[in-house]
Order: sequence, then C-alpha cells, then structure tokens
Amino acid sequence: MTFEPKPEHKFSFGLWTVGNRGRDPFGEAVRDTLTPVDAVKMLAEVGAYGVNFHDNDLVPIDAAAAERDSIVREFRAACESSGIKVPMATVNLFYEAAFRDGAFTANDANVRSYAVQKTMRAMDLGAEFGAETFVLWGGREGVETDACRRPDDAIKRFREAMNYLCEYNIAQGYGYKFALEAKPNEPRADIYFPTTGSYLAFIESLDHKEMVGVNPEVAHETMPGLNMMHAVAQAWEAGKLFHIDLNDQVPGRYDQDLRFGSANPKGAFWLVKYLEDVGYDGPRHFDAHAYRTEDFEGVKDFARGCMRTYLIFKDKGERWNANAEIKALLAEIAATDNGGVGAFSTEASAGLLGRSFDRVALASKGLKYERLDQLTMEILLGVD
Ligand code: GCO
Ligand code: MN
Ligand code: MN
Repeated sequence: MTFEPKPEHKFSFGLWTVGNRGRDPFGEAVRDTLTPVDAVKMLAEVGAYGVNFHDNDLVPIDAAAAERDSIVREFRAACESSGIKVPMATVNLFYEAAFRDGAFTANDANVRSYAVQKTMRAMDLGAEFGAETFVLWGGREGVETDACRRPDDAIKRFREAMNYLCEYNIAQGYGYKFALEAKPNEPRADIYFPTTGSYLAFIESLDHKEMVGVNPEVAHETMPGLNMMHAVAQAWEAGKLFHIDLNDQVPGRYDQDLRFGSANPKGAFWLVKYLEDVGYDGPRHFDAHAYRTEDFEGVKDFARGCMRTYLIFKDKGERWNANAEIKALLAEIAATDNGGVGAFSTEASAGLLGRSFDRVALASKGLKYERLDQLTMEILLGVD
C-alpha cells in the first residue's frame, strides 16, 4: 500500500489553508506569504486535485480591474499547467470591518446589500474557473449580545439573501450548488445556524431549495461535542451533502483546524468509511492548517499527512468490510432486523396493538458490540 494521492481521490485545499501564516490572537505570522500561484504549484507537487479560494485570497479587495484580470490570467495559467482544478469557490464575508455586525444578517441594510454584491462578484470569479460549488460560511452572522436583534429576524434576512443569490445563479447560468457551512461560535460569541442540522432545516424554507445543501466541517461539529459523522449522514440522507470540510478538533477548545485525523482518529475513520461506503463523489476538502511551529516544508508535511491519513482510513474501512468476524457479527445484527412497523394503516395498527412482546426476552442476549468495537480497534491499531 503506497497511499499515494491521485486525482480521482478529489483532495482539495483552500488557498487560505496551505497559505496560513500561523497568525493567531496572541502572535504574528511565522511563515512568509505564499502566493496563489506558488500554492497551486505546491498542491500539484504533493498530489492534490483541487484548490479553492475566497474572492480575496486571490484578488485583493481593493484591486483595480486591470490588476484583477492579470491575477486571474496568471492563476489560470498556473492551474492549467499543473493540472489543478477549482472545484469550489467562496466569499470572504468576515474579514472587513464592514462585516463586524454580520453580513447577510447585519442590521444596516447597506451592509447587507454590500454583502450580497460581494458574493455575486465572488460567484463571477469562481465561475471563471469552472467552480461547481459555492460555499457560504457565515462567520460574522451572529452576536456577542442578543440585545442587537431578534434571531428570527436574522434568519429572515439570511433567507432573503439566499433567495436573491439563487436567482442570480439562475440568471447568470452558473449552475452552482450552494453549500452552507455551520459553526457554533468563533469569531462571534454565538453564530446563527450553529450546526449542520440547523441549516438542513432552514434550506427547506428557500425558494430554490434544490440548489442549496451543506458543507459540514469536522471541527465545527466537534467544538460543541457533536458527532460529525452523524451530521454528515443526515445531510447525505437528505441529498444535501454538497461539500465537506475535513480537519480535526478537540471538543470544547478554540477552533484548532488540526491536520485531518490527528485528534480523533477513530471519529475520522468512521467518517471516511461512511463517505466511501455511500459513494460520496464530491471533493474531500481539507480546511485545516499546519502547526505554527512549521516552515514551508512542514506545510507540505501537513498537506501530505491529511491525504495520507484519509487514504489509510479508506483502506482500513475496506478491511473492516471484509473482516470475516465482523461480517458474522453484522449478519447476526441484520437477522434481528426483520420487518418493523411498516406503513401505518388502521388494520396494521390494530394488529400492532394486539401483538404481545416479551420485553424480558428482548433484552435477554448481549449484543456483542464490545467485540465489534474491539475488532474495529484492532484494525485501527494495525494488528488485525
Ligand atoms: C473557519 C471556516 C472557514 C470556511 C471558509 C470557507 O472556521 O474559519 O471553516 O475556513 O470554511 O471561510 O467559506
Ligand atoms: Mn473552520
Ligand atoms: Mn470550513
């Protein structure tokens, strides 16, 4: 097993991930600026498939039209010569002071309009590179104090912006799928739509709900102690898993953006196995960054590590599925799953009410999940 990343694995990185300079609230940058063109070359070198960007990762916010055009030309040439795709684009609605009270949900209508305009322009930019998915992460859509607005007004404003952007997508013929990315907090004390599940419910209220799905992130579900794989499974079951952000995180801490699989390898294993078992075929986007201790070589180690860990878990998942003892235990589980209540009818419900269940017998046998989990651990620990 070489665990070499190949284009068909669809591994992608954001410009902001490999370009992260190690700045944090307590200290300045420790690495040099990585230009977008150099980032693309590096991603090709380590075997990635794609690169993603926020509008201003590529084009500075105050660039004149001519500068924008030459940046786009140069970046496209770099992508083409190194065979790197742009599967996803996004918009930065968090960095500028104008967004200090939110973007689509800000109280000032001019801020909201500016945010929608900036998003339309970012959609134009992504479309120039053939991006198929447009991610929206509402990092500033939240509060420190609930005195400032009613949260349901924020939801209504977010809906208005999404409906507008879907119409723009149609009018321009871009064919984007929007992927909404939830996060519970950071940089705001509380961010609206704190979980993937919140967005899944909200999407149903949109004019073009078929155009909008989710972009769950490991760290964002893990910060509040939730199970990422369960969030992903709910999105998948709803036909809404349009993108995914892979990284790692210890629950309850600040937003760590650790290398994929490095904090909770077992959770990462179940996630990879799930994605592979159901046949998710979108990009595997690593939204993480190298430790602050690293130089440029360390950033490559980080990027290679994310992809290698994914591929190792993919292999472990195949071993899990093929393991004879695991298969036998799963067959025992499946044998008990014979029927269920089925669809409601008056007769069927009368039948169900008339059945007698021996509830003591129902709990008479151990379920062997200890053994099943130990077999899982032995595969993970490499002694199977
Ligand atoms: C974060 C987020 C971002 C978004 C990105 C794409 O915690 O900062 O994960 O990295 O994914 O802005 O929209
Ligand atoms: Mn994040
Ligand atoms: Mn993210």
